[in-house]
Amino acid sequence: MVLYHSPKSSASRRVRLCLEEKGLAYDARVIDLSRQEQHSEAYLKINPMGVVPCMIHDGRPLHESGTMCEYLDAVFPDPPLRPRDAYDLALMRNWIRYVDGLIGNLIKFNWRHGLAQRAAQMTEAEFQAMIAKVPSAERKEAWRRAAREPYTEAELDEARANLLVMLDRMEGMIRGDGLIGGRYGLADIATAPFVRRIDEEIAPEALSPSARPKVAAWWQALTARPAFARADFAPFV
Ligand SMILES: N[C@@H](CCC(=O)N[C@@H](CS)C(=O)NCC(=O)O)C(=O)O
Repeated sequence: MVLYHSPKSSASRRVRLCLEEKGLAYDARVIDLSRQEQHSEAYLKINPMGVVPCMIHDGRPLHESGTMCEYLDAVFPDPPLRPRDAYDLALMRNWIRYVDGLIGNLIKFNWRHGLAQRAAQMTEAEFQAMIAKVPSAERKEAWRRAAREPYTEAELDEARANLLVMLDRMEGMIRGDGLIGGRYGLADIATAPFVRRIDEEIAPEALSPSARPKVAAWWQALTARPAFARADFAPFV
């Protein structure tokens, strides 16, 4: 099992957490996002989306962190991290899809650290050459904004508000140990990297027991898991 990842990437953190919950050994290979290694010809052959993470298992590459976690749970079912109930499984998939759709909000905060400064130092020619390699129009625009037109406070406020809606939805969902079906599993794992960034920088007060008691208790329990420590959600800044 080979995992191409980046230590601070939320999608990579997801897969690392899943691997650690299952106690699986893997060969971790860091892709340096600030040097655009994710857009190199060699990496694009493994993951044509030009993002991390990506894994190779039994010689076959797989991208998309949510899909990768589902694959891991199917191939290594112990401990099970997906609900057995078909309806709960459908809810889990919808939740992960929803969280995936919030990544643009997280990027607005995350790329201010390191990536933006590095891209801002590029000459226009270097920047255009770099951006030409980015496979998706959406990501090209995210790179342009990070490098050339930093997000405004109003845009950051809007992104923060979108992430807080996620926490509000979670407050209504949490039962027992988890977001879906009352059990900890892939929905929780998929959400943890986002909550980590909210806790660390974006809106720490939103996770206080007085603001959202269920989310606060869920987060405390999740961060106390041995797998969480092993997955290494080190400080971003
Ligand atoms: N939906 C993808 C998102 C992957 C993604 O956005 N990865 C980011 C890091 S969290 C990345 O590689 N960014 C670099 C870039 O867009 O150039 C997944 O969940 O795997």
